[in-house]
Amino acid sequence: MKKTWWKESVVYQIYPRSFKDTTGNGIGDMYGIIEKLDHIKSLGVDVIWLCPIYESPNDDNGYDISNYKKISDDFGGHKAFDQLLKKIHQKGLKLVMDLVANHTSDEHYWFTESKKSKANPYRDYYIWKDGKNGGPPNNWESFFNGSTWQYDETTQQYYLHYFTKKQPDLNWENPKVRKEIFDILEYWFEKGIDGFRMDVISLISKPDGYLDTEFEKFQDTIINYYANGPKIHEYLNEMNREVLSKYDIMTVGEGPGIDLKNGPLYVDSSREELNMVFHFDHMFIDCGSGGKYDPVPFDFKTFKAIFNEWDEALKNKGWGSIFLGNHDFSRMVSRFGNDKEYRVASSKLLAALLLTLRGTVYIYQGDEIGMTNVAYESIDDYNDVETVNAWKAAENSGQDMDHFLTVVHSQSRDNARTPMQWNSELNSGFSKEKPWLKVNPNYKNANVALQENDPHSILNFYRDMIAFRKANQTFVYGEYECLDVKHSSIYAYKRWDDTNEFLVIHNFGDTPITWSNNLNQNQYQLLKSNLSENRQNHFELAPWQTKILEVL
Ligand code: TEU
Repeated sequence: MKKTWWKESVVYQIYPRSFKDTTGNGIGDMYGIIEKLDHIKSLGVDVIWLCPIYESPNDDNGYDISNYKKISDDFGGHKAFDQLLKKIHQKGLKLVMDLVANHTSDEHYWFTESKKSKANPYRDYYIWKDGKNGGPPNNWESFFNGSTWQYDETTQQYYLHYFTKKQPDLNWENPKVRKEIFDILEYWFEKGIDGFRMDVISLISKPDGYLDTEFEKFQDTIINYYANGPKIHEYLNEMNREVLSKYDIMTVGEGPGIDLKNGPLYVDSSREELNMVFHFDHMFIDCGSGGKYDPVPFDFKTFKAIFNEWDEALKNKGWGSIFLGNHDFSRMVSRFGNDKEYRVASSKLLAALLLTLRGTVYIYQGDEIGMTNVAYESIDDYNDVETVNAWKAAENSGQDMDHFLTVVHSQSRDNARTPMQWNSELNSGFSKEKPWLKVNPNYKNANVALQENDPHSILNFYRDMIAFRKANQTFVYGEYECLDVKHSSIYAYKRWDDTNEFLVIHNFGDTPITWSNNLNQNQYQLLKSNLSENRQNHFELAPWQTKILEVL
């Protein structure tokens, strides 16, 4: 296994709108990130990944870009960006940006030209098609509800949009489009950034014959029709050859539909495409038959199996990404932990899980202080386009809306987007003015200032665990084997290499448990635990306790 900096890195993901506002517009900005760089550095992380900060009409909060080479003034524009990049590097950190190349904003110049006429030089930058039987070309549904097709009066054709109608999909078949995207990558690499997270990269190659394909079940569609199109690997290989291979950078491709079968193809280093991918096998674990807004309780054994299978699939080729949350999902402690009586212990347990698995670790802002889901009283308090559209669809289909509000409470992407909780002051120290999204009312119990000097805080546990991982490369590169895979509340595994062997045991439950799996506790020494009280017996675990043992 070849060693590289990005395999050893711990990445900290920032959702800039919600991180820190210094200008008083209620929206986080880059001066705010600069102000908080000491906090980030103090965690011991290596890389910062910034969600999109480019010019955007914000139909999908920056995932609809109207100018890829312009930093949004909301975030401080280029001046702030240049300062931020410089300061990040001065602190020995690296910067990864977000590339949204499956689609642009409908306000991007390419699209405003494209829609002018069928003969416009930019027409083929997008996917235009005649309607059928007085309606759209086919019955495909967008990720955010409704048709993937939007009719445009000027040329009387429809354009394709997998997301909102303000996010038209680019036509990657067109070599000019690929050239434009490669040019954007180069522009940012020349500015000195250290990598890209690539948004829905699994969707850029449109399926063969897709325009004439009708489907019945939406849940099958993403995987069977939209993702991993026939030319995806050709495009990524070309991107690697033309740009990526020329720089010492990291790449992580995001994508619905990336599964155990095709995932390795994206990251097998001999294929020269991407370094890593984010798959969603564990993130969509609670989707019921109606998708994300029809949740079912998650199955713990399946959860473990997903980590086991992915480790196995990538261990000899490619490299994994380890994450439990991001700006698109509910808070990790609310999903996989217990955010009520065991918020602190279970937040720490999840941190210990992230930081002892093989792969590059991604930490989402706020998880380092155990931020939880929010439950706004009214749909009017929600901002996220996915949530708002799901609400409208539920209303139209006659669902019980009181019940649906509880679903929103557990599933909305806004759970992860509430302002960062810095202190117990006004607006959690995020902004002096009204924040763009309401602060989670629990901020007085969970914030950075409160945890800063408490040796037992979640925040200090993160610092400690990151340092621990850095001091023991076995956790980065070492072998992994899950023990007792069928256990219903214990997740235990071995990590080892030629010099060390560790045993990690997590109790994912509200009750104490003794788990020995026929191992002899005298052969182990306790190195770390997320609780200050530790029983003599290494195999006795309190609720939500993690123990990291070394084999003597
Ligand atoms: O997300 C892609 C994606 O798969 C999401 O649509 C996901 O299914 C959903 O958010 C789960 O609730 C990326 C970005 O991370 C997301 O913020 C964007 O809205 C989306 O692409 C479109 O750019």
